[in-house]
Amino acid sequence: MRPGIGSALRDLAARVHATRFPLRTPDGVRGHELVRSIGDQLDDYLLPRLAHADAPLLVVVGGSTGAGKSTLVNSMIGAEVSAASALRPTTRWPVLVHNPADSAHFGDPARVLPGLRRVARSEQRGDDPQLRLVSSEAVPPGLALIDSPDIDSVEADNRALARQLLAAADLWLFVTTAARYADAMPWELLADCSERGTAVAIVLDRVPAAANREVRHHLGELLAAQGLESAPIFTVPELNLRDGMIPDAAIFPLQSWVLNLGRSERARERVMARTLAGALRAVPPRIEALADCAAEQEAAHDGLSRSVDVAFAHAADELARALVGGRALRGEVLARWQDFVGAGQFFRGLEPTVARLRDRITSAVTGRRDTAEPLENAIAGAVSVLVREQAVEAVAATSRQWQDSPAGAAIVQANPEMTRLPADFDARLRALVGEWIDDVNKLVGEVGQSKRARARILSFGVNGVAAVLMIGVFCGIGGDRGPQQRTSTALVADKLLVTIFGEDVTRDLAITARRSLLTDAGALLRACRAPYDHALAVSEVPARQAGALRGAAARLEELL
Ligand SMILES: Nc1nc2c(ncn2[C@@H]2O[C@H](COP(=O)(O)OP(=O)(O)OP(=O)(O)O)[C@@H](O)[C@H]2O)c(=O)[nH]1
Ligand SMILES: [Mg+2]
Repeated sequence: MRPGIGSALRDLAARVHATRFPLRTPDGVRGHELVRSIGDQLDDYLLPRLAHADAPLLVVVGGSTGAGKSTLVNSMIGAEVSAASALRPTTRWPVLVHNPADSAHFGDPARVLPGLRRVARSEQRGDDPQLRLVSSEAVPPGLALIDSPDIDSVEADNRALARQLLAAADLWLFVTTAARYADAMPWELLADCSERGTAVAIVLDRVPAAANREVRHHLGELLAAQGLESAPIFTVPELNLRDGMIPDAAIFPLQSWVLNLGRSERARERVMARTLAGALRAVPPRIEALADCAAEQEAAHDGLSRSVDVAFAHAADELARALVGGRALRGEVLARWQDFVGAGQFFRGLEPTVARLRDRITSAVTGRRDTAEPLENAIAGAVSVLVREQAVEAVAATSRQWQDSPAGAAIVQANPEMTRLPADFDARLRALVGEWIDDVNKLVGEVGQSKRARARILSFGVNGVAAVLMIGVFCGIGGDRGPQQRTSTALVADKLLVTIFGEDVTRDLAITARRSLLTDAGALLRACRAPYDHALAVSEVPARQAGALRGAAARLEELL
């Protein structure tokens, strides 16, 4: 055995156990199973076996319930070490029979089957996984037999435990009967063993004399198809039991073959080396399969994360565009604006000089301050609609995209509120728009530096001027690409603002007003993605888990 294999395997075991499958991807369940089965084989077989090459050979007697496993073990030992009965299933916790000389080894969970608490045979303690230890001179030193719970139990715990024991075995003695040898479940496990390289021997138990030849032939064919043609087959004929034991003559061939594995160093070595080499060879391809499942998780997480980013970035862009693109200047806003600037008289053949225009605006607006409030309300309504529209669209687009993938669909299904805006959205939006309007008013109130500007602002009223500034923002003044509108509304708002503040200050004010609205609306939009971000955070896949697994597998492969 090359040095370094042990540490490569320990590294691999840590990475396997760290692999997470938080997302419901098509291969997620398979990934979970691989973590469990590769983890079991590393922890329960490969690492202990490599650490203690001279540790006793572990023969696990496994098969369907009622196949006669406990009876076989008792008969080989010549004493009732494990209860056999007509109750199904009978054996709930595995019974490990070993030579007294090996007591210390099997009693130490650090050495073998670390997940199982040790109990003495007579004890009946608790419901947690446990291993009953029986020492017997009938078993030679260097060999131990485990009577396992049934592999196809109705009890899920029995099933899982049986699999764990098989993963720990140096040799699986698969016990089946003439009636049950073709059942699907054992063959899945046999395929697993074949893949993992575990040595297998078959016991065809309780075979009626008449069926012997035919059954053996068919079983041989099935084994060959599974690549297990070298597995020895022992037939135990159906006989009446004597004191619960199979008569000596019937058990003898199997008994002497099994016990000889402890007595003959060569026989023991052969079985152990075969399973160890097979198990090591099987690790890299199994890790590759696990890495594929892990990579699928990473890709799914990235995909979900990207769709949130894209949808919300799009919404923020759209909002910025809509705000300066004149979309707010419709319906109610336009009607109140026309009231405000003088019932449409500006909108007929508007080509006067700046001076004349200024006078007309001044006279039109002066004394009509009360019209500023309806305009402000209309503006608040229009801004709310624009922001809400984008928030709804971003949430809808994200949930649509998530529902298109199995992982995202599972999350949305478990959290249906994700498809809607947050419950406090409208209250927050109302507050946001109100604060923005207040801010713009404050801005206008604070900016009138020159006497002339102050006088103008006073004559229009601060909230009137603030409303014109907001309209200016909607026309694109202060936007990245300058005023985008060539409409009469834009012209009038621009002239009016420039008349009051001058060009530079107008631009600065519009930039400030626009930015603060986009910043606050952006924050509200981001709040709408919080449930998605939260779901992504709790299903975060450890970074590069697939790559790390492949790297560790490649290092092991170099050592093999
Ligand atoms: N006549 C006869 N009866 C047997 C033989 N082997 C087992 N039995 C009976 O079949 C029943 C089941 O045997 P067990 O040894 O408990 O079977 P098991 O495979 O350990 O069953 P589980 O522990 O439930 O998985 C018992 O009543 C045994 O007495 C046999 O070779 N001949
Ligand atoms: Mg049993």
